[in-house]
Amino acid sequence: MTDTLTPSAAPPTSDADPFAARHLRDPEPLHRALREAGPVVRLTRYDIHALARYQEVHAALLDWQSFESGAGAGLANFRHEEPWRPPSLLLEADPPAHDAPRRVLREILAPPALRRLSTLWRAAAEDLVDAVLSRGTRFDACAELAEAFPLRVFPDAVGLPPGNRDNLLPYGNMAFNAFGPRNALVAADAHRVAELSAWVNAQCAREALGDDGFGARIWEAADRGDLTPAQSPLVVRSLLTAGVDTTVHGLSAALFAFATHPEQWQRLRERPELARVAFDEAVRWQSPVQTFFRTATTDVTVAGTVIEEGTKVLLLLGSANRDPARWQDPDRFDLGRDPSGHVGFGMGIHQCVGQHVARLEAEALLTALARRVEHIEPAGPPERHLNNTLRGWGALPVRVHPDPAT
Ligand code: OVM
Repeated sequence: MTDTLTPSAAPPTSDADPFAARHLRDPEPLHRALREAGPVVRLTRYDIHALARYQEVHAALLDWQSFESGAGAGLANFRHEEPWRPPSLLLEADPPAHDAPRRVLREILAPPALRRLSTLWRAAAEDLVDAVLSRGTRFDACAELAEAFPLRVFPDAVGLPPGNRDNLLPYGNMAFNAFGPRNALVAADAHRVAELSAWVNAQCAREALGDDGFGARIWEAADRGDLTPAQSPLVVRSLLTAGVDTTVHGLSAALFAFATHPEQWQRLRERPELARVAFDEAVRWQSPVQTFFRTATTDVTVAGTVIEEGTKVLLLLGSANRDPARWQDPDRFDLGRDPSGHVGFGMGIHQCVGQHVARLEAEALLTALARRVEHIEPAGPPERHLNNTLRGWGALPVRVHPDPAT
């Protein structure tokens, strides 16, 4: 992506804090301003560069040679700062160290390996929807569906023992906050870091995991020599860190989208096979993972601006996913569009390795809901859940009209 023919220009600057509560609550105005300011913007508050346009975000995600992950995928620069936990072997690693863990997890989470889960999860989704509807037609779609469903199916698939799964969401929430600056959101979790880390680490041991789940598959990779025994628990940790909050916020994005777009819900009811594309469109539209960072490995020129070696670069995935230069009518949630190419799951060598799992969960839940529910609408204002990286809801009050025929 270097272009030595273009003379380097000082980029526009902004003193905005993308991690301030008001921008986390409502990121679009800042994203628009940053996209319009230029292809590269200097954020003076953190002394970093930000990319807000699709073209540059997409290109930076693909260029892992110039933009490394090994110095951390958050604001903290692991070259100078001690990471809060041993770095992830996937997210916070570069080739060649990244290759073996990635290959192992890709095989374990690939569509053929998930076929058996598909049947199980469809039945689990039908059960959950039946149970929720039997209790009434007004409920919090966030707690009752978006959180309840992944918490019911995902830990089982990993092979966690039954019970005591209350720590999964708080741990993920803490890990995703930790990618941002040490603001009030990080301080609010500080008292639980040791306890939650110890709990998650204990779940990663071979003895703690059932012999028929993703966790067992990861340990079998160590038996084959595809991973070292020291790597296996950290790869399990990646599943437990990245696999729960992300799908919860992805599902709540889809439920929010449908509650506020009744005509799109009708489309899904008429053609349930749209559930998959609907989930990807919701991921594009809300971008549950809003941001990740990279670090320049050399002086990199992006659109005429030199980003100096060692500089942290903020990739605004949510902004790229609504860039009008890439998307027609980007702020519309529309099942008629092709959302492929969105960067809500990232792009390139680090692109979400769990995306097939996420799509399967979403497909199961949305299909079950579409079969039983004629109409879903807001029953009160949604409440935001603030996180330095995740965009999601704390509460989504809805009212549904069950289909009398089902
Ligand atoms: C990890 C990981 C991967 C992706 C996202 C993430 C907390 C973590 O490997 O631990 O967010």
